[in-house]
Amino acid sequence: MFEKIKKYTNLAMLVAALSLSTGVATSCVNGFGESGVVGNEYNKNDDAQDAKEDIRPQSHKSFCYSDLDGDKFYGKNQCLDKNNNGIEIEIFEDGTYFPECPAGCLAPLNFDCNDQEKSINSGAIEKCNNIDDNCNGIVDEGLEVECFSECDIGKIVCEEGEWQECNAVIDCCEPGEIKDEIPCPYNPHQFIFVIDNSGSMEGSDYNNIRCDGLYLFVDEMKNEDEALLITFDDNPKQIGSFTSNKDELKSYISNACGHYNGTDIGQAMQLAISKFEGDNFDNVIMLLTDGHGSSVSAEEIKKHAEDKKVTIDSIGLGSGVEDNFLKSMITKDGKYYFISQADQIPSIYNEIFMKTKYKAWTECKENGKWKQEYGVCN
Ligand SMILES: [Ca+2]
Ligand SMILES: [Ca+2]
Ligand SMILES: [Ca+2]
Ligand SMILES: [Ca+2]
Repeated sequence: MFEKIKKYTNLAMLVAALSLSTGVATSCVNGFGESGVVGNEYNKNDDAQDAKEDIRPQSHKSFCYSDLDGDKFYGKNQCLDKNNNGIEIEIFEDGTYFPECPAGCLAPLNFDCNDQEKSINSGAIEKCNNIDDNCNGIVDEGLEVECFSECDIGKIVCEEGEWQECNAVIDCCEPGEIKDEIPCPYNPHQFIFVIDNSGSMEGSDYNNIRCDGLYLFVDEMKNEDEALLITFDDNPKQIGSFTSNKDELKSYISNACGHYNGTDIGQAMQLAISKFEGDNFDNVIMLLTDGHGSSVSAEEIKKHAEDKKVTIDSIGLGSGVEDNFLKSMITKDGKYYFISQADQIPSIYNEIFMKTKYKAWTECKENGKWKQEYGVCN
């Protein structure tokens, strides 16, 4: 892609340089003529007076100067004749002069600030080389060109004689777009698994598939993702803290499942939501329960979750669940899943993982700045 950019910019660079050098060359010669020509009898910086009296000179006397590098631009040294007193010439308004200067000498019309180097003179194109190529007293001036990436316009600038990289944004995926199986831009996630361990689980999930299934989920997590496990019955129980260490997570999971006591979904959810801090992650809670019972209303849980930008997905297992309660707490991007059998758990975990990976909170560009927005950008 960068090759493509270079091509673009070289053409633009050439156009920019050509127009630049034309303007500079003219002013350079004029500037020198005003102050630097030796032996100019008329040039007293009194143009206003000349105009008033209408005695503007048709020609002026000057001398021949060196052109040591043969680039047809005159250097700083006066050419001398046999008497060592210079070779006098008359320069007319139209730029012609008389008599001719001898070989290696020129009338002071087009200035050469480096008479030893053919590529440097007041007619040269300024190049990015840390040299004042066009003799205007400024090194590498005006050398910047527009460049493009797939989604941005930037500049390539010349600094200290080197062209810099195009500064256009090259991460060109649209927010929400999926490129090479990675959502753009990718935000790391913090997951909290809120897993029901109430007594009834002995019947609904005898083989603890709700825990074993999490191994697969953990395997799928990207390295920068973190997760935390909270189990609950009458009371919530936090196991460990947020970690991206997959082995650590699996050791928590392996000992987590059991079946005790009653069910308080709300208390566990409030604890889970309170664990999210800051804006560095996309926050996701995955709740699994086979029962009902909550000391906190679904509306309260939802509001708390929305305040903290948490996506809630809930899974109801078996006929003991209260669908409406579990549906009512899901936040905008979340989803409620009902399953009748525990062996359906892994495929739901997988579905939630895939959905979460590609959606949830995403970065959207507005007025040139990134900001977080829920789901797909407007
Ligand atoms: Ca020269
Ligand atoms: Ca030169
Ligand atoms: Ca220059
Ligand atoms: Ca230069």
